[in-house]
Order: sequence, then structure tokens, then C-alpha cells
Amino acid sequence: MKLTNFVNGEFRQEAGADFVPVINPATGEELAAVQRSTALDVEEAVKAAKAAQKKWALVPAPKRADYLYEIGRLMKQKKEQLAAVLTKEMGKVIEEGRGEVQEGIDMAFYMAGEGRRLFGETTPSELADKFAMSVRAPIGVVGLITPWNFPVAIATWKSFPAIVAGNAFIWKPATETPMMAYEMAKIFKEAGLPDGVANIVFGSGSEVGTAMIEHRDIRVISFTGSTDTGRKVAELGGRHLKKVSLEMGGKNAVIVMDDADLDLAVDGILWSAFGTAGQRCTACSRVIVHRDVKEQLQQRLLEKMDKLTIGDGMDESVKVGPVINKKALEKIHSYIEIGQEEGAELVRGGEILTGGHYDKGNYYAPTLFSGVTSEMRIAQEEIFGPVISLIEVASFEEAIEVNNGVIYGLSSSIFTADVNRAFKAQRDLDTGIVYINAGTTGAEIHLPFGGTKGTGNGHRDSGVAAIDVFTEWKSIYVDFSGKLQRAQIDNEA
Ligand code: UN1
Repeated sequence: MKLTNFVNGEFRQEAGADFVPVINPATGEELAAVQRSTALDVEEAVKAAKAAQKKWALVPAPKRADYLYEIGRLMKQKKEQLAAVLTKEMGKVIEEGRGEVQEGIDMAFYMAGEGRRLFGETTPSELADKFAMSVRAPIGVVGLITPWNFPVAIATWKSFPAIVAGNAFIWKPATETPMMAYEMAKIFKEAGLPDGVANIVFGSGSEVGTAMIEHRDIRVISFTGSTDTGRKVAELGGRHLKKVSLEMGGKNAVIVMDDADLDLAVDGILWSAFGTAGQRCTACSRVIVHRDVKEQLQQRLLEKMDKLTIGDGMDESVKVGPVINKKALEKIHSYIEIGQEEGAELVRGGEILTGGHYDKGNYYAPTLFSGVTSEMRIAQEEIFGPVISLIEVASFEEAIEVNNGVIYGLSSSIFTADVNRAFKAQRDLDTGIVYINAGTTGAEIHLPFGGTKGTGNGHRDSGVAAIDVFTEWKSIYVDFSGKLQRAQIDNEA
């Protein structure tokens, strides 16, 4: 199967295009081949998007929303099929594949509702017989760059608000996971979305992304991915005065206090650290534990870690799937030596799994480091794999300090039975998302998603905040006095 760009409502059959294989990370099987596009393909897509957007912006927002209802309905109808594609190309276990598709469905219906709100503001004017209001205007053509770990949900966080707000978009999905984008293109078409509103340009390497950021007619870049790439996006975007919305890494922690329900904490840690094989920006990779319960927590964690089933996510009984590719496997593995050299104790895992079906895919053993201190690299850098570090602390205050002592600020969590501590924690944890008595993953689509410090640049995906990224405020003054009224001058007391 050859996946080609989707531009102006058509799948292009490019003569002479280059293709890159799409590999199932669980089996090594080649699933498809995806087009490696060029700057010229971006140019063509922008042309189509620009023409389509002019008309799209004039469609009333509640009518634009109707297309989202239809897209959501189609996604719901095809949920099982979409989840299977997702699991095959990305590797997350099928239960999570279904969950991610559900996240996209929820986003469709939520944003469709926004078509009947898109609230602006009316404001009193300082002059008599003058009316003032600010409305949300579409921005134009917007560029979406999405990662492989959530091939569909993150794309919906960006594309659905862009659509409802009256923009057209160019979407560059990750090269590792283009099949979901292809499925979404088919859904856009089936839902009757006007040609050119949604365009997909597949890329590999930086050519497509760079062309998008540099293009004068793409006025917003919404990016989710690594901090390294995000920094480049911001630099280049800055040079071109682009509005750039960034969602990047995390070094998320679960805090376990001495009064916590330990069984609940263990379940929360397991799910948020080893779900998606630790490849979520929200994944837990640090456990900050009160010294009085450290031994007990570690013991219970190990017992349950040892029972995790690892394998091909298409098998319903598997709990931990593969990691995305060999490069990721090596990167994760490199942290084992780093941790040991720093003096951390490797208690479990720390190995690339081999033998039998493991040899065909990219499997990493769930790993636990103990005796970790906050300044160690394994406690500071994003590993993006199934690895957790236990950091012992002596007090609530120290736990908060350790949590905040990293360059990232996406998600955090605390397990405690003390309501005062819980409320203090939600105030003092310096992350965009805070959980009380739950792990660090599982954000819901109708709340803003994003983080502080090195995780982002102040914007948010999802929730109503996403509308801010894809609209421009326009302030409108209507003077019905019939005479010249000069603001700041004629209204002097
Ligand atoms: C991501 O980690 O890149 O909150 C997105 C969660 C999911 C989304 C994660 N709803 O874990």
C-alpha cells in the first residue's frame, strides 16, 4: 500500500515520488510505504488550502461544526478498524488504541459544540453612542506537525479547532505513523469536508516541516514533538514572525506520601509509567516517595511489574507493547549505563528483550531504578520508554521541590489522604496538569493540555484554549453618534 499526499480532496499519485517504509514495531513487518514529500508539495498544498479557506471562513461556524459531527460519527462507526491500524503502526496495545481513537471522537463532538459558541466579547466604549466588541476571526492557513506516539488524538486536538474556527490546514504527520493520517483523510472526504480545507503532506527529515514554517501563507504552526525539534521550530518560526504553539517533553513525577493508599499508588504508577511503553509526554518517569513508605512501595511495585505481559499489542492480553523503533530502543538502553554510572541501583529490567517474537520487534523490559537523586541525568532527562526512577524524600516540601526541579512542566501527581496537602500540591506543583490520587496520564480533551517551562511556550492544545491558537482577536468599533468622536481626547472629564 502506497500512502500519498492528500491535497485539495484528492490522494495525489505523484510520478517519481520517493517512498519510505512504514514498519510495525511489534513484528518488523512492512505495513505500507509513505511518500517522502518536498517543499514543492507543500507549495501545492498551501495553494489549495488558501483558495479553500477563503470560502470556508464564510461558512457559518455552526455549519462548519456539522462536518465535525459527521467526522466524529464516522470515527465512531470505524472505531475498531481505526484502533487496529493505530496499534499496528504505532505499537500501543489495542485497548489503548481504542482509547486514543475515542479521544479523537470526543474531540470531534466537543469542538463541534464550539461551533455554536466561539464566544467573543462586548465591551463598553469610552465614548457615547459607540459600540465595541471583539470577535474571534479565523487566521487562514495553519500548519500542524504531529508526533508518532498519538497519531490520531493529537492531530484532532489541533485540526478540529482549526476547522471549526474557519481555517484550512496542512498537516504533516510523523513518518512512523502515516497510516492513521491516511485513514483520517478518507474520513474527511467521506464526511464531505470541502476540498482543500484539510490537506496532508507526508514528510521524512526536515524538508517538509521547514517549508511549512518558512511559508509566508502558513500563519500558525502547531507542533507537538521533542524539545530539540520544538526549539528549532520556535527559532525558525520566530525569524518568520509566526505564531508557534509548542507541546514538547516531560519528566513527570508521581509523588507518594507516607499517608497514601499504596495499592492505588502502585496501580497509578504502573499505568502511567508502563502504559504506551512509557512513550507518552505525560508518562510517569520519576516516583518521588516518602522515605517511610519507600521499601513497601518498591516491593509492591516490583511484584506487579513482574506480572506485566509484554508483546504485540494486537494480543488483548498484552499490557506493554513495543517501542517505536530501534533508535528509540537504543536511546532508552543508553540510560541504563548512564544511571548506573551515576550511582543509581538498577533493580529491574534494563535490557532489550530478545528471543522468539521479541527479536522481530522493539521490546524493552519494564525498568526500575532505585536510590536515584534529583540531579542525576536519569531523573532530569526525558527517556521516553518504560523506565522509572525512585527518588526518596523526607517531607512534602522536599517532594514538591524535587518535582519542580526539572526543566519540564507537563504533568504531575500526588497520592495522599490529606486534603490540605492535596490542595497545597495542586497549587505548588509547577506543571500544566496535576492529578490528585491518580497517575500522570489520562488528560481529558475538554481541558487545556500543555505544560510550563521547557514543555511548551505558553500555548495549550485541546480544551477551549485550543481556540486561542487558531483564532485571531479582532476588535470592532461601531460609532453610531453621527459625528467625529476622538478616543482619548473627546471623552476627557
Ligand atoms: C501525549 O502524551 O503525547 O493525557 C499525549 C494523556 C493522553 C494524551 C497524551 N490523553 O496521557
